[in-house]
Amino acid sequence: MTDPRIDRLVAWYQPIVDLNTGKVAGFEVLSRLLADDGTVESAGKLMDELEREPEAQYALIRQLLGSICREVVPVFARRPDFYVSINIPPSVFGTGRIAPMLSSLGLEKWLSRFVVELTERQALTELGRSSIDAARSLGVAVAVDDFGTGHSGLSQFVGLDLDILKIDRSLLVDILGNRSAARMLRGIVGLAAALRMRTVAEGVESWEQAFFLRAAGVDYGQGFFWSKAVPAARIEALLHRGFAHSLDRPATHSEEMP
Ligand code: G
Ligand code: MN
Repeated sequence: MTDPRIDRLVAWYQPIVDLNTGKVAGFEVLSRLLADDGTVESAGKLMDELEREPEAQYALIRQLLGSICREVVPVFARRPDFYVSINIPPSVFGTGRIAPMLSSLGLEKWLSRFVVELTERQALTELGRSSIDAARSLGVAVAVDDFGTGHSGLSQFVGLDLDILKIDRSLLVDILGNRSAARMLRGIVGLAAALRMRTVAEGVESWEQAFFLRAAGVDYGQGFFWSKAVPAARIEALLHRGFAHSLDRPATHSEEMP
């Protein structure tokens, strides 16, 4: 029997913002648990608990993809310019069960609008590599999540066929005050450029960080500075309005375009 809490999972969407234009380039799907009183809480604990339960993880991913189908696909049809990024563990993606799930949900024609996120650690396992191959053969882009936390050898990493590199928020913490942190960040941007990968900085919380990241050549940012994850009903307005600060002047927190 699958965990009854999975039925209470809802998909929320955190915008990923183009640092040069302020437009929303995509959304990361984050799962939230809906309580009886209508409030939501992070599903992080549930996810951790399910780590060793492939069937429950499968049910969870199916639930999130079902939400995307209902909530995002209608917006895909109206707006050709954004993507949706979803965390799917290799234990689910690498086993060949995702393709049938995607077709049973009628998602095949939208696969070019999907990104699957794998953590650096997951990407380097055997199952991780089969996930990357499976995603590629479906036409889904692949992002490496939490980059910089996996302690992996770069040589292993360089052999992977990836589209997007998500720079972990732990690497951002010191970029403003610590010269070697800033150099490290620039080095990662150079690595991504050499590998023809786009970059997303995660956990951006201040205007100063966002300004630095843009100057360093990072493509996109994600974090509380712009917005937390929001319910699906707000997706279209965010796409329409984007975020006003082109980063050329200090802006207030989470300022949306008028
Ligand atoms: O590892 P992954 O990138 O999938 O994690 C996303 C998590 O990061 C979510 O739980 C989300 O709520 C959290 N998050 C998103 N933006 C920020 C931020 O600006 N600061 C911090 N501390 N956490 C963030
Ligand atoms: Mn992620």
